[in-house]
Amino acid sequence: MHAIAAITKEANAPFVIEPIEVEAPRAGEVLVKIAAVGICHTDLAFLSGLMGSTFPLVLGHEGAGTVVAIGEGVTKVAVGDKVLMTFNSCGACPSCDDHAPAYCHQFPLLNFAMIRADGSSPLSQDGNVIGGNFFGQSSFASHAIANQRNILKVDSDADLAAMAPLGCGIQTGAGAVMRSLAAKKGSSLVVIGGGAVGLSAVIGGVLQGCSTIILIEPQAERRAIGQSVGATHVIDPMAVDASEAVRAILPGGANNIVDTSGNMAALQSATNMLAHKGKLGMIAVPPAVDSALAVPVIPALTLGYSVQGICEGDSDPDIFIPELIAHMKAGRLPIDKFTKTYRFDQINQAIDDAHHGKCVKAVLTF
Ligand code: CXF
Ligand code: ZN
Repeated sequence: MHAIAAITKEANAPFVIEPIEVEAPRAGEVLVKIAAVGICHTDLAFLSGLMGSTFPLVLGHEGAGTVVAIGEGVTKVAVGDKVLMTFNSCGACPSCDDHAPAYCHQFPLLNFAMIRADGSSPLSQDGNVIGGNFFGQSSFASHAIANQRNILKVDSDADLAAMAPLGCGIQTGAGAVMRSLAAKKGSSLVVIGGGAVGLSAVIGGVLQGCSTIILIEPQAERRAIGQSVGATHVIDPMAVDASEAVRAILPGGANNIVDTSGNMAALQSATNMLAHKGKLGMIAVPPAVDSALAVPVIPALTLGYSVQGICEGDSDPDIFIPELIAHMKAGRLPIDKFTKTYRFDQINQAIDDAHHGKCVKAVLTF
């Protein structure tokens, strides 16, 4: 069928909105008419070529919309259902069997390879293949092919623009605190970086009942949003030494830290902020594929702290996203405080605004 997509033709090029062809859904696949799609930092990492992308391709991995066709064997959703899309997983490896699809053994192939497992792409333009199937969706488009495993049905009256970012950024940040680190009630939390993932981590800390929630973020507007969603303290790392400032608030160090900044110096400084038995979660895509953290061994073993890599907040989306929706409906997930909607054709503007601190989480709508 004909669709329109925001195509990335080469590394770091602006998106161009052009007609494409989308294949009919194959067995296990679902064709979704997109209503809204969030922009996540990982889209920009693939846009830059850092992650080894091949071009042209269609990015987008926080899609939400309505099912317009289903392939053979699809039972999870029906035509007309409203759905959210999330990351893809195989459903058959040890991690998927263990309800840990974020650590699916096929994760890179199913989410980053821009092709289906059989090597094909559902997208083309004038007979030329375009990379698709990004996070099992490529939803910077009017229509996307998703998979039964990476969609979930929502209520017919669901606000898709409000819920689209749950599919990646929000579940990643909130899940990091609620699932990956499982922060204990009354514990302390430090969040490094006040983008959408970091602010969601702050909200995750509130939902876990953390007593002290410190947000470290250089932009004043983002620090203010952090306070409005539940940070008890904020630190400007450009003005003070962040680890000393954390120690002034928490002399014994922090029980939980999540780094969402992608800044290696900030991540390294987190090793000086940990309490005994503290946990440091690494979420952000670093600046280079070989970026590495130095773990000072003696403090690590005397304090007994641990460092953990976190993907998608350890979410099992079929379980965790409905929990987040329930929190949202009850007013406990105030992501509207940092979400801004743009028309789909304003995609380049939205990214420019994010780069210039005018927007935290952009959601494109049709
Ligand atoms: C990604 C970040 C890089 C590793 C895989 C998951 N999360 C989504 O944007
Ligand atoms: Zn993402």
